[in-house]
Amino acid sequence: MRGVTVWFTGLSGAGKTTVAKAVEVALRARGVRVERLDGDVVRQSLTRDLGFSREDRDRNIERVAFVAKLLTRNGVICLASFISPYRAVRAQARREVGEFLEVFVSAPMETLLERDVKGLYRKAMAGEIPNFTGVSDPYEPPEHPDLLLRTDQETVDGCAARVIHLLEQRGYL
Ligand code: GGZ
Ligand code: DAT
Repeated sequence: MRGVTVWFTGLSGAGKTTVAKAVEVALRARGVRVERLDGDVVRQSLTRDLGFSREDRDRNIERVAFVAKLLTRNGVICLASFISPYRAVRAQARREVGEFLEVFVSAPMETLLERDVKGLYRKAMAGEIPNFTGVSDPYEPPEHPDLLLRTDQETVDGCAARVIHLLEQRGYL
């Protein structure tokens, strides 16, 4: 079994966690060894000392890439969902992990503001959260993602099916 890291990048609320969870369920049903790394969870443990400056975001991604590399080389399919707004450190993660697929999870700002599941955009727009990605901090979209998911146009199951199809196409399943 060849391991691989599927790296979900995109703004808060775009759907990275939701799609990664759906992919996890589908892979487990096939008996595949899978592990999920998620910004929210990792930031409460491995990277709880980090904030949201560029330097801290880059460190966050560097540590996660290290863990993803270990999982990947042991034949696990690792699903990593992090905003990871900077191209350079995403490219660094790709180089470190080796077997790496970048999935750009995208939805227009209008949709994100409508969803605002955690009320973070409302707070960020009111200036209550500094350096909030997409509002007061940059996001550099992937130029050549392995897959582009438009979560305002596709269902969760549809998105997950496209990730599974990508894994099949590239010979990981
Ligand atoms: C972006 C922030 C911020 C700021 C707190 N900017 O929707 P969420 O809540 O669950 O996902 C966001 C999460 C981002 O963590 P990541 O580890 O994915 O970020 S990065 O890859 O850039 O290191 C959001 C919450 O943390 N959050 N403050 N200022 N997101
Ligand atoms: P993120 O992990 O990118 O911060 P999330 O998965 O926590 O985002 O939240 C995404 C929200 O959008 C969640 O409430 C489900 C909803 N949603 C609607 N259609 C979706 C789709 N096709 N894919 C993913 N999420 C979708």
